[in-house]
Amino acid sequence: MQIAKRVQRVEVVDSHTAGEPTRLVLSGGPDLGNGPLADRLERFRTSHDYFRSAVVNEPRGSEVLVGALLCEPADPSCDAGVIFFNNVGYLGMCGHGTIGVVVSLAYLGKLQPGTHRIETPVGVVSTRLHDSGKVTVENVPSYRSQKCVAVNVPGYGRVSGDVAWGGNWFYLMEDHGLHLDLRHVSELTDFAWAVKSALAAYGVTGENGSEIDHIELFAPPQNGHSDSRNFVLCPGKAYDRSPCGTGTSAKMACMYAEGQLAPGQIWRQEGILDTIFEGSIQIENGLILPSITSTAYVTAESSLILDADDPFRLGIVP
Ligand code: PYC
Repeated sequence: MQIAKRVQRVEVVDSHTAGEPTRLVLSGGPDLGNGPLADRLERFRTSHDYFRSAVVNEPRGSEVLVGALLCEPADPSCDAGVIFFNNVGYLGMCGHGTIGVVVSLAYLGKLQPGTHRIETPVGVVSTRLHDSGKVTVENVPSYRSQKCVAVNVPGYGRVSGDVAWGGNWFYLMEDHGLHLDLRHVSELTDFAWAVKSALAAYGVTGENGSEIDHIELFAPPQNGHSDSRNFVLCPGKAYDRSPCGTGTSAKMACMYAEGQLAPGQIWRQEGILDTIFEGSIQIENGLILPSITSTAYVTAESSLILDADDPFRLGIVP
């Protein structure tokens, strides 16, 4: 006799952008209703957070995975709406994730080369899928909110960095004395985590008291084709395998504020895996509008099964 199982099926497409994975949820997610995506994100957070954990945490995912819930856009000029999430919470925007979403939708035949607007909780981003398969994302307006903010980091001493918005809040540091190399990931992670805790202890925030949940370290490039190398620590303590689209946007906003980057000038940001995001900025009505170009690859098309009898159907949460 076959026993009818109580299971929830979640259809997903997985991809990676410059090494950083994205899991696009096509169906099987919670009903978040209508209205602005920022409101739907709050409903997701307060009433359906179990779903975030089930999709990205172990045993179906890992701390590295960024989830992207496909939603009907509220703005009729948009082709899709997306809410990004990770192992500990939600992201405003996600550059690598948006590139992954566009490539995944194109893989499914839902998007053709051309321009596609995507609504996120922090604003609409315009994307261009090139014939080559590359994707350019015109990100939300980005800016530096504080320059040279110094804090004492227990065990490390005094550090200084800029605070900037690129769709998420970043603390950006040049002088850290560390090697931005895969072999040093655990030291880099410990340091960046200590910096994040120190910022919180000193009450250093983004605008409106927002938590600075991404720490971005810079060093000279190791690869002859880029302008700078970075290491980005994400909110759940995983490091970004890609050069980080929102982090590259924040970096370009800081450089523009310093007079080090001109509108239209190409900025090549190399990440910890040596992969590169190509960026530039435009200035419109005084706003810094960054764009980022890279490629993503689809890695899986599958159904997640949330079995009512599975003790870990909602993910393993520490
Ligand atoms: O590419 O913007 C990004 C991003 C944020 C967190 C991980 N990747």
